[in-house]
Amino acid sequence: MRVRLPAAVAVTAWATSAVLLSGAPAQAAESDCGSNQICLFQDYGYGGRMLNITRIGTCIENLKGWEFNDITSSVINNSPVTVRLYQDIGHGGKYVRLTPGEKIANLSSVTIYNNDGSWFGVNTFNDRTSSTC
Ligand SMILES: [Ca+2]
Repeated sequence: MRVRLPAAVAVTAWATSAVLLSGAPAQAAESDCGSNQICLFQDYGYGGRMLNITRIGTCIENLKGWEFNDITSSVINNSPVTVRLYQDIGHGGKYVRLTPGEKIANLSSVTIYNNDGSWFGVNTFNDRTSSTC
């Protein structure tokens, strides 16, 4: 028990610092998302809080743990891999796909796919992202 407790505390401390690091500055900018990084933004036009998901791992089961559930309004994929933003936790529900180098300044009108990969249509995905991979 004594061995596990410090480990859990250490993980929590790391997670908290990662959120603070990713969340600062309060008003992010497009230039805050560097090369090989994937970044979610709270506001349109790459503004508001920014979550650098490459620092966590491209696949995130539940963005609620990072205080970023259902708030993403713009996104940048500066990484060499295709990334999906999912509507539900655990990579469920509909998704938006970003190819390497793609950025979307406004998620209110984007191409959306059903979870099986079939085309759903063009609609809003604003403030709907709950997991990524
Ligand atoms: Ca938002």
